[in-house]
Amino acid sequence: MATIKARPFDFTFAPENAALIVIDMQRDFIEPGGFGATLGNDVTRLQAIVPATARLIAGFRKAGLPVIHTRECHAPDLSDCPPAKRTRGNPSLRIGDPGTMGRILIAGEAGADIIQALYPLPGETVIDKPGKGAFYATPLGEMLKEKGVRQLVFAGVTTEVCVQTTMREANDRGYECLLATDATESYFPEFKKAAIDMMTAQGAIVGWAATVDQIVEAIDD
Ligand code: C5J
Repeated sequence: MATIKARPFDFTFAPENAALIVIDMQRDFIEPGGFGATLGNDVTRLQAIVPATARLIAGFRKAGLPVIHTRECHAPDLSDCPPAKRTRGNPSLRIGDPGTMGRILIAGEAGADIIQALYPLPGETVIDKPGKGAFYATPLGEMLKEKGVRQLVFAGVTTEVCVQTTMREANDRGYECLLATDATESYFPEFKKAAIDMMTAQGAIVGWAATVDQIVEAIDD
């Protein structure tokens, strides 16, 4: 057990029961020409968290703790992409349309893959998810139960969309959730701040927040 001076109050970290979930660090969100960029976003904001995210992943790997990666993507026939999702966004480049890195957000296409700098090691779990939350329509919940995980550390993009949705899903399922503030980012700085404020408010109503250094030091304790 280690104590992390987190927001909004100390987080009692039990690494032996913890896993890291790295949300959607995919080329489609982070590299020029991907889904995020086609929606008019500045992807350099997301690129800036790559070194801190790599340090967090390295800390978990060094301690032999589970590292789970997610990818937001859909089946090639789009059977898992509701029209209500597909018909929003950029009308000239929708999910499933051909982009510069293959079909946008489609499993198996180059753009849907995880960026090279954070690439999963052989044996690490990669969850493909059709929704914003990583529990919806995936085996994640069962897998965490099997591993006896009770605490989840979160990193990835974007803070207020897939990270926040997954943290809320996890919180409702009884996990203690800790967000690594410098290993998550949004295309909109004000949304990142608001998401962290909302989740940590009211006595950690969704969870806690701390920096990568704080979390890695606590793993090493
Ligand atoms: C979005 C995500 N923003 N991974 N996906 O569409 O946050």
